[in-house]
Amino acid sequence: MPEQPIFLTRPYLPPLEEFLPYLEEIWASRQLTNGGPFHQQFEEALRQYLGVPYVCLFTNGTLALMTALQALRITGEVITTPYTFAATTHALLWNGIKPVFVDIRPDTCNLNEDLVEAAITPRTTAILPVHCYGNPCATQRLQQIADTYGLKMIYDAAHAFGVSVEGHSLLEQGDLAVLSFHATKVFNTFEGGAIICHDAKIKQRIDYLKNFGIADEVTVVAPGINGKMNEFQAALGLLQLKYVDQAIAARLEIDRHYREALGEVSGVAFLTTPEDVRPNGGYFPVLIDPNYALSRDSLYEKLRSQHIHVRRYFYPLISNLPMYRGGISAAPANLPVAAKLAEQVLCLPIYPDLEMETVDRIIQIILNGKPVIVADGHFPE
Ligand code: T4K
Repeated sequence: MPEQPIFLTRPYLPPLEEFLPYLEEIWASRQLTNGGPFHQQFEEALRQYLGVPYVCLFTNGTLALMTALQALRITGEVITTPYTFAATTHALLWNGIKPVFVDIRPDTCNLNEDLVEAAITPRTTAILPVHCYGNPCATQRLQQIADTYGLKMIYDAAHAFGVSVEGHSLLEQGDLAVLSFHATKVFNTFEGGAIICHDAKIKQRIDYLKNFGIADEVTVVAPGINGKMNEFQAALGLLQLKYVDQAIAARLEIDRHYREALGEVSGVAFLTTPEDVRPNGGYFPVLIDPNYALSRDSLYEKLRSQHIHVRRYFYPLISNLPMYRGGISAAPANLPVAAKLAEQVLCLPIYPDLEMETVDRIIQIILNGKPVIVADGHFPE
């Protein structure tokens, strides 16, 4: 029998029998979407869970990002990171905004706050950093810069569900923070997302924008979009909240195990979590440098050949994609740290029900550090 693949991640799902009563309610009410009862309950429950002032639910994180930019009327140029998933910068292009790429810090993989000021021009209207892998950006310094230059701060917090700093949710930072509840994330609603905001008027505007700009039956106040979360997603979200702490704890157990076992391997480095940060174990990136026995790509191929689906998040850099190449500051020479990390990174499997036996198998392959034997000069798929 062919070996079962080990995926990078598997979505956490609650026991099916616990979800069925929610489905029965939806069947009985036939309220499938457009701000139904589960949407309302989940929005409030999530607000309380995250300890934030306002939550606006979305059908996915990308539409939430696009709407966040619209909500704050962002135009012109936005300073952002090249080391992210395509959705971050695509949301800018969909709004006719130019991304200005600024290099990242090697210790967090986040936008380097010390390089931001030099990239500000009269056309800059906002900064869009990413809390990459859930590691907090230098939020205080970035906010100071935004305040000094009158810029808006929107965090792409797609990876940061449940992360707190000194006991405060990281999502409190910025004018807006945008979450993803995609299947591959720490907390999923199949697909889903949210914008966290601090003021009732902005929440109102976002809620209009995600519903075509409709204020009431005869009033449309803006050219909005359809970004609404449906009742199935919201019902799952409500139920998932019961289990998310347990799911994060299981991820952090795996994180600890990887660190203990791989800590001494020459050429394999990790990102560290500051003492005051409560992480979420969403990703486990390792950085492979020339002191390791294999190149990053050889290790990638070796693990893949043993059906272990590791990923190179985030390679290639967004700024190297044809549609962004030639954009502002997109040249690799301007982004040396990001360019180097994109060549070094490998994300290892991590998800709540990943068995420790499997983690040990992955660790063993990395410890062995020998290339796969290939007959024809090509690594197996
Ligand atoms: N900003 C940032 C920084 C983001 O990382 C993302 C999304 C966004 C914004 C946008 O948020 P959303 O609009 O997605 O809510 C995945 C996800 O599709 C994407 O949500 C995520 N970031 C990105 C980092 O990863 P792919 O193309 O790499 O996913 P895929 O299908 O290859 O799946 C990865 C692994 O997960 C595989 O090993 C299989 C497993 N998997 C996947 C799915 C979809 C499952 O086991 N079950 C599933 O249902 O992009």
